[in-house]
Amino acid sequence: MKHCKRLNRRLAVALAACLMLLTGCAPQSQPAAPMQDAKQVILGFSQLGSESSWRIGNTKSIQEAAKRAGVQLMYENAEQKQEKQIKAIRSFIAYQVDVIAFSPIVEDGWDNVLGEAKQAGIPVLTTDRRINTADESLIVGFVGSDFYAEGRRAGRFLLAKAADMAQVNIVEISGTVDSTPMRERALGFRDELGGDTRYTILESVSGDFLRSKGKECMQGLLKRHSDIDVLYSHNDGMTLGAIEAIEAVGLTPGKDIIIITVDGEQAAIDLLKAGKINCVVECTPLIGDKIMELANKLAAGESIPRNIYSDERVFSEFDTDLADLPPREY
Ligand code: GYE
Repeated sequence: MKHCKRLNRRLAVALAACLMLLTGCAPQSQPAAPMQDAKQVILGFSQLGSESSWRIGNTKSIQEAAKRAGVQLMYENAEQKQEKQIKAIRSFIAYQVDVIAFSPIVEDGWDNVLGEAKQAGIPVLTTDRRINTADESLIVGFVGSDFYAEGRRAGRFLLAKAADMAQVNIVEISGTVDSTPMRERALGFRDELGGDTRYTILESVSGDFLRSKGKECMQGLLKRHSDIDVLYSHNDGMTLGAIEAIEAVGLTPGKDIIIITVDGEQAAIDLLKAGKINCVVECTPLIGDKIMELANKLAAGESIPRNIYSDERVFSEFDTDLADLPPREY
């Protein structure tokens, strides 16, 4: 039966490849569809976009890990559109892949397509971000970061940094609305600051995890508020944009405004060393090997843990080992 399903799938993959060749309309991010060793696991992966260095590092990690693990990867990039992710998942179901993994751009709106995957008997793993659903059985597991913990770590740094300040005015540039990192980084940060009345969040705006929007957001925030002490930004890309805006009005980032950012890409670590950023909360995109290990297990019918979190740290101006940090891979 399993053998039969595999043959059908091979046929579907080969037919799809022929059709693409005949019509000459293969999409740019065409899923790899060569006939391979019958035992090779096929993983359909829907990436949400390429909005940041984090995301590009994440894609690279997944593609390289697939090669190392001998997993046949059908990769699709949804360019920031949920409809495109849904379409990609439907195409993976049509190809009868062994396992589907995806990084959901937002949390809501996945029940129908995941119900179809379940119906087809294909296990689905969410990576990096989570979904919101009443039916937990639609997903077999999650691998990625604990964003709530990241928010708390950002808050913890601020508590230490601003210990002597009488009043602390914060602006927040958050990530994509309704995405898991946006929700949880905001919540963890607020919970860590607790009921301390010295801390005020003057305004929170969404910069969609994009550098250009981070700059625009900061320009607006600087116009509307003359008393900003702290910028808490949900990713390095937006922080880099915001720093340009801060410098453009003659202020010194890291001194006039305390800068706290999340991700830990090389450019942010460099600015931390240069004193323009005060704290970088690490969020690693390097989860490719883990995803392949889980895909192989799922394809073999084994069970996997419900949640797997990456080990992460904080880099800040309080650290003495910054000079010795190895180069970042993203
Ligand atoms: O922080 C940001 C990216 O989901 C953890 O998405 C990821 C976030 C990351 O665009 O840079």
